[in-house]
Amino acid sequence: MTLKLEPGTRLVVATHNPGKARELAEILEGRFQLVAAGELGLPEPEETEQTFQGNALLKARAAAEASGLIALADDSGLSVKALDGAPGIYSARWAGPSKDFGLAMKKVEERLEEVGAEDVSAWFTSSLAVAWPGGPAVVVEGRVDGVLTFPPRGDKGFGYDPIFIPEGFTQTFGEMEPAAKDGMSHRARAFVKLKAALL
Ligand code: ITT
Repeated sequence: MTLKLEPGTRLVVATHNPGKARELAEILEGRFQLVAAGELGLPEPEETEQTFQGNALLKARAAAEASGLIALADDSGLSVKALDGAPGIYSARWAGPSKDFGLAMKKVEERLEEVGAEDVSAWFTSSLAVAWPGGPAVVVEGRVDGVLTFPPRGDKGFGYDPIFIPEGFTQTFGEMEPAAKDGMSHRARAFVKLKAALL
């Protein structure tokens, strides 16, 4: 069976993170009719898998079953080389229940100091999953490499953007215009793969 996503299809975007929802809408460029998970009052499933792809699939499947619509989910995070890939799939959880990313970025800085790391290499990963209600699903992954900088700089992005400088640039994702980030981000790279698979 060939899976295809026709232009104009109604898609529920299974995220409760407004920064992500905005970027996904920008990256999809009006190709689909997007419905927000919040609009449908969809519950936030517990992320019980151990990989980005596993959690992206879990979120897309849960939203597709609950809404009866084709669902798109993103599971993503920041991985730091000197911290063996942490916070990784725990990126949102490092910000605590109040989703305080100032605190999460401070935690990254403190952990780097604790291990005496000189290497500040890091990468963002985004897994995008599309699930059909009662049917199949597709999952892809994109990554962008870079380095960390402290203190945080810029307020244009979300999450860990203010401490991440992508390879070949001097500005953090927090300082860049959204269109510049969308041109190279982990999420945009994952979408290129999704397009190849489904469009
Ligand atoms: P949903 O599960 O509802 O989509 P979430 O924020 O809990 O929202 P994740 O479990 O995928 O999503 O957590 C990923 C975290 O990693 C997210 O909260 C961000 O802080 C961070 N992150 C992911 N992509 C990012 C990006 O492009 N820029 C900055 N931080 C990012």
